Parts: sequence; structure tokens; C-alpha cells
Amino acid sequence: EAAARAAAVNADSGAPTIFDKIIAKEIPSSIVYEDEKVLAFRDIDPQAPVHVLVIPKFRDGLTQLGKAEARHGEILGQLLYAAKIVAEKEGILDGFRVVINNGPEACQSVYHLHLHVLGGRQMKWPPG
Ligand code: DGP
Repeated sequence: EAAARAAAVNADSGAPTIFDKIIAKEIPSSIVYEDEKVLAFRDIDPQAPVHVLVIPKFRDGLTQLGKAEARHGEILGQLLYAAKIVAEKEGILDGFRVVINNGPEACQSVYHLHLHVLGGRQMKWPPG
């Protein structure tokens, strides 16, 4: 029941998210990289010494990767490339992980597509 409730709370409603306010700089974040299309900022609850979120500035229906369509190909590539730039800036190019949590069963909590860039410690496999 608790899991069902959590899943319901975290369902993809298409509503605006906290990331809109971060993009608008209405709430502060620690920005690592920014360009016209992409914003990268430090996760508020870091799971590694480096934990940066890479997001599209225009969500354009991409509440989650599972909603991607062919027209999103360009921004998806830009996000992945931005993850590499972040890893380079953070000095973790030799070892880093990029994660996308998709949907309740993967513990997605914010429904604005985001890549987690994690590193700065020995990562384990499989992830939990
Ligand atoms: P996910 O569980 O994959 O949906 O990851 C969402 C991440 O967003 C989670 O690791 C915590 C982070 N987060 C949530 N709210 C904020 C916030 O207000 N500021 C920052 N910097 N990160 C946030």
C-alpha cells in the first residue's frame, strides 16, 4: 500500500516541476554548465562526491525518457554530450556513470527528464 501510494504521488501528471523554477532561477541551484538548450546543476541530495543533474531547458513533453519521440533525438543527444562536458569539468572523465530513472518503478521523482551524472568514488554494479 505504501508503495502504491508513493507510485501514485510520483506518477507522471505532466504538471510543472521544481526544475522549471530552477531553470527560471526562481530558486537557487549550483550550476555546473549551461547553454541555450541544457542546464546542469548539482543534485540537492548527492549520492556521490560528484552528482550533477543535466536537464533540457524546454521539457517539450519529455517528462520521462519513456515519452521520447523521434523529434526529441537532437535534444537527447545534446543532453548526453552535456553529461560528458560536466564529467570533464568535474575531473571525472576516467570514471563516471550516467543514470536516467524512468517511472515509479525506477524511483523517478521529478517528471522533467534528467540525466544523473555521478562520480568521484568507486561505483558499484549492479545498482540498487
Ligand atoms: P529522480 O529520482 O531520478 O527523479 O531524481 C530527481 C533528483 O532531483 C533527486 O536526486 C533530487 C533532485 N532534486 C529534487 N529537488 C531538487 C531541488 O530543488 N534542487 C536540486 N538541486 N535538486 C533537486
